[in-house]
Amino acid sequence: MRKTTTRLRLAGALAALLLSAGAPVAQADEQEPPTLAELAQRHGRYFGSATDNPELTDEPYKAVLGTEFDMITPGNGMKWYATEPQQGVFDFSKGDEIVNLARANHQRVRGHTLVWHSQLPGWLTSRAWTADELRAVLKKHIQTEVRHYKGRIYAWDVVNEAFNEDGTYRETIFYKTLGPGYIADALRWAHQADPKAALYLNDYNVEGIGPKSDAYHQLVKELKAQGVPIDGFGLQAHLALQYGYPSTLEDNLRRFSRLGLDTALTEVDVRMYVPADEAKLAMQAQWYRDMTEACLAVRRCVGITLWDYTDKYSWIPAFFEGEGAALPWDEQLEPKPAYFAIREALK
Ligand code: 9MR
Repeated sequence: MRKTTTRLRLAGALAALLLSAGAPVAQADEQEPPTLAELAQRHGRYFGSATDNPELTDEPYKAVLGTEFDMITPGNGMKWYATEPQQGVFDFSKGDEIVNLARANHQRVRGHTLVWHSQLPGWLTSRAWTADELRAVLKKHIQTEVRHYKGRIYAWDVVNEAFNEDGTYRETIFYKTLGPGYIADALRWAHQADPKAALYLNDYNVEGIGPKSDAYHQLVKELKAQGVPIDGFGLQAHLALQYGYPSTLEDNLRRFSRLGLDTALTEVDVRMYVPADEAKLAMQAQWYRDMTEACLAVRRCVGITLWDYTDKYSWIPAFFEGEGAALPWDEQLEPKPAYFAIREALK
């Protein structure tokens, strides 16, 4: 009581002093609009962005990355080609750079990704492996990486993009050599290495209910029944205006919640044919709003991550000819209608 009074008196005296000196007292602070992260936190959610090492020399870019978001995903720095460039030789420098930056900014990190058919090192893809050999290689890779980041990763995308569009298993090196059991093994190994990290399966084109998301639903049921550690399902949400909005997103999120899983939108972008125009940007804004509202409507949808936040560093133009403008900030780091739509949805 006494302490509080003293402190209040002190604060009052300080304010009076500053006022008399003509300094604006705390006003700048009060007028600062809340960030996406702060708005999301009011709903018990996070709002994140991916980032990539080469971009981290761009100071204006870094300023927004460091303030607007509370969850960071390395876009490439934790992938197998980056972390184990030679067999048994590990390099965590890229991932470390991003984890250290995130920690300095009081942000959490989603680890991406331990098992994926793409961006694998040459030593792994250029020879044949027996099942026993590959199992040992996979276990060592997962456990070395997860142990390295132990306690510093909120959630791991343990297996990425395991299914085809029709819901059959993708014929990856892991599936072909080890069979479907590689997924349960990967989850168990990751759990051993960091029991506190949330473990996710993650994929694209699984936002709506359909054969591919059905396959995950079925797999998760089986994994749960077998006692395999699985905590979440990541829906990448790489959407494109020309393909239509996945109107069953909310129902889909809900059915995974009912299996006892967290869900998250993990790599969100909404691409369009460029040049962008007012109508396309308005539709894009509506989709961002709808996705945000869908996540907020489902209790166990824990957060949303943009696949980087600015068109300046989007992966889209390099992968889809004639498409782009997919993110809520433009190439000049100016917020687009989508940014304001997300804010409104979070308010
Ligand atoms: O953003 C990543 C880009 O820089 C890489 O060139 C690309 C290579 O495939 O991977 C991108 O990220 C992918 C993510 O890891 C998994 N889901 C699809 C993303 C876009 O391709």
